[in-house]
Amino acid sequence: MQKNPSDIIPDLGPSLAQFLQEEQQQFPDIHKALPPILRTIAAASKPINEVVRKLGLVGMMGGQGTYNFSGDAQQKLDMTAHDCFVHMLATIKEVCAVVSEEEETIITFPNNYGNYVIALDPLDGSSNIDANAAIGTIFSVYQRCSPQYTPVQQEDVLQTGEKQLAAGYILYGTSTIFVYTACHGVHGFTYEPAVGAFFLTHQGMQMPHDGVSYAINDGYFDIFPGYIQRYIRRCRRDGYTARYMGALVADFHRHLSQGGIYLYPPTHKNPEGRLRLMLECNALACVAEQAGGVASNGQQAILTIQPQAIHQRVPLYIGSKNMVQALLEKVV
Ligand code: AHM
Ligand code: MG
Repeated sequence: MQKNPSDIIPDLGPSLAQFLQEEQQQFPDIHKALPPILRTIAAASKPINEVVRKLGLVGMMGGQGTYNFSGDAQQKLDMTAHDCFVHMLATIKEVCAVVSEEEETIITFPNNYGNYVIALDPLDGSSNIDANAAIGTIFSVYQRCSPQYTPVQQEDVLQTGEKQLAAGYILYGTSTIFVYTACHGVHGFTYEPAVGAFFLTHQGMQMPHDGVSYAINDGYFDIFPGYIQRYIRRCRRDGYTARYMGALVADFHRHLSQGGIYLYPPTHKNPEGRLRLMLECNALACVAEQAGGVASNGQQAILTIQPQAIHQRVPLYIGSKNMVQALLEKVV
């Protein structure tokens, strides 16, 4: 008996490619280069997703005995993801340079033709890899400031988060989801492995103004600043749930869907916090603000911080508007 297609795959919404094209037609201020760039980032995540789903079967568990510029031990999957994204982005004419958590300096592409720069954390939540827990990819898209056809400069990369043209993440969780903003709302697309494409499942995502949970590494409680300790005590007193996934992308996605706050404060060990402004914080801050949330380093909005270096770290407080604002009132 012949099978109905809907017995094999569910009714699918528009694909990412269709949606990007329609969005660009609807909002002409979206640069024409963004659909191909975002499609390429999504395409690069597919082989990563394949490896993630088979990890131990394909020998991809464990470290590879090297350290990145920030001093973190590099896992095999960190470098595979880095190589995959850089390789794929090098195949399109729109992109002239990439900066990545796994590479100290700017990676430039030889033709200088491209007008766009990509900032990447290819594999967020590295300590989750061997634990078979959620991990992600984080990305930002900027237009270069120096003229096309000339060598890429530091200033093309060291731009404030406000200058992002698009940003987002891929979460390799119970399903794999691609979430992005081109500064006209936040949309999520779930990967359908039988088809090999992302389809719209979360249109116009809005972060609830209040949440029920907070995410912080409680093991460092005693070395957090006093205002953080007071805020956490208040969360406990008011009955908030603690959830900490060990991957910023996973915590952030929970809060985008259900409300909540993620905190990575300064500590003695990491006086500037742990997370990288250009490679992790800016992209999620852009998504958060587009969805009605807030992202701050405790002193100013993340998106307004002028980066001094590619791997610069900042404290991060990000999530539901009312929860982040309640914390900022406590910062002294
Ligand atoms: P990574 O990109 O090297 O994985 O580092 C970032 C990660 C975040 O995803 C996560 O929230 C945090 O570091 C965990 O750090 P800690 O173990 O100090 O709590
Ligand atoms: Mg990371």
